[in-house]
Amino acid sequence: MVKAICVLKGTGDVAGVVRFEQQENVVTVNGTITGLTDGLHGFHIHAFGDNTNGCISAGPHFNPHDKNHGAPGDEERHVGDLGNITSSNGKAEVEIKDKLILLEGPLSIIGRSLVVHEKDDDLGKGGNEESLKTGNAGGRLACGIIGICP
Ligand SMILES: [Cu+2]
Ligand SMILES: [Zn+2]
Repeated sequence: MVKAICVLKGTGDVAGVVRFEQQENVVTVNGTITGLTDGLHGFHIHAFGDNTNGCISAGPHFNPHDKNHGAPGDEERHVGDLGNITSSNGKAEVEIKDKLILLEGPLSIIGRSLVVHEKDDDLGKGGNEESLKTGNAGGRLACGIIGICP
């Protein structure tokens, strides 16, 4: 089994640890993120593992197939589109199973960034141009580089 880990940090109070495990072609994403306002927050893999200028250096959503932004279950989505996580009482428990992200091969997400956003991701249904790029999820509250773990 291939495993990866990401420690999320930002300029504010948002922090967390997220683990990835690949079995067959399904990746399970598990973790806890604290410090978020209650409600939905966009949650994506962004293209670059670059943190030189904070989370902004992570670049756009990881999109190797040149598609529009969408929901995790959509045919039309970025590989990095993991939808939203939900925070309540300052804590978001993440448990996602995804069939598009991979931890090995040329399209591996290892070495890229995981980003949690200020606002909810409209999943490409917002009816404007930005919705098809970012889901209008707003600022980047925390991010981390996805790395190999034992
Ligand atoms: Cu994002
Ligand atoms: Zn996207």
